[in-house]
Amino acid sequence: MKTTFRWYGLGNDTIPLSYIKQIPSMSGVVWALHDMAAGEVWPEERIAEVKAQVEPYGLNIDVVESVNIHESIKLGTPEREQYIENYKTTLRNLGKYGVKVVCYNFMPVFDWIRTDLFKETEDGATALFYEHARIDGIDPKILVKQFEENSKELTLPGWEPERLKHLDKLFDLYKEVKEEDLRANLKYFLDQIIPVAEEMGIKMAIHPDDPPFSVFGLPRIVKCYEDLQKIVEMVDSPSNGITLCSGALGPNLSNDIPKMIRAFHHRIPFAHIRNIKVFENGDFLETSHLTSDGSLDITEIVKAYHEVGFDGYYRPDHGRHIWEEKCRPGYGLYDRALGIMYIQGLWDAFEKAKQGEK
Ligand code: DNO
Repeated sequence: MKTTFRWYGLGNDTIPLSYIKQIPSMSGVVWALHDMAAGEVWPEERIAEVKAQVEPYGLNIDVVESVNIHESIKLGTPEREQYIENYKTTLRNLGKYGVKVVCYNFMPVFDWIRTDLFKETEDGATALFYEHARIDGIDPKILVKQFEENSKELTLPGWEPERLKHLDKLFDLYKEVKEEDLRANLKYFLDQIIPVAEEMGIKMAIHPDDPPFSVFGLPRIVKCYEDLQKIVEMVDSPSNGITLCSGALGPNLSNDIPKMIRAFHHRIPFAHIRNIKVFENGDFLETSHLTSDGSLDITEIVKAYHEVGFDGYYRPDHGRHIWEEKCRPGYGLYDRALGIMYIQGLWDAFEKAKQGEK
């Protein structure tokens, strides 16, 4: 499997490319044009610019996370036609510069949701945290206000000030949208874009809903085994794939991640590997990658990837903020680099054992 590292771009990330390259086994950055609004066409010059910045460090730009989906596509409104055309153009532009995987999500209104971005933990590190009591039954605008008061900037994707201005309208539009409608709108989108992805040698990889249950009453369609099954069946093509994110699916402890890896590996071009600790009341805290630190068995997860001969891309997903690092929530250098060494150590041990069996 190929090691990658999410990087937010020059001037937009605290971590230099030269540091990323020094992490053992590193092959490329997972990137995006973060200033492009959902639905805009990504211009070729901008893609070429990123390639020229990254490649001198011996890193590739094979994986993009994410090309975001305009709300009209998720809602199924008439403007979606134009936005689907724009999406196709972006895929063609990315394909021309060698991009192989495009991660995206189909979560209405918000991307991932947490209630604390820097929750203090027992050892003095801070980490991302989700607390049900602060979300359940609460008007999302109240949470937004609390975020604004407690953090200088809203750094979570999906919480951009521009989007938050239209919150009421968006919630109104989603009132009538049931899971079946959202699923039909995803199929409508995939039917049109997958042929373009195939033509350009790109694998689309849908990211699970994070967390994997309905939040603020919004519909969710990528939260469990059955949902993933329905998605891979929607369009039968290797270009219609999944970003299998252990941490996003993990808060529902009945989600059996190794089982998903074994069942869907042909359709997993991209893996996000991270651990979380799920408390009895369902709240969850992001921990180090170490199996014994959290509720997910990272050892079994890596074992499953090894068993199926996974040769796709993976990235260590979020890390904690340790050694006083000042960084984007979840995206520091140190804990993610430690995560990689743990994952690679497990992989090497499984590989050695397999060689021994021969
Ligand atoms: C959070 C990420 C998500 C992810 C998108 C994919 O750290 O995992 O923001 O990039 O959901 O579209």
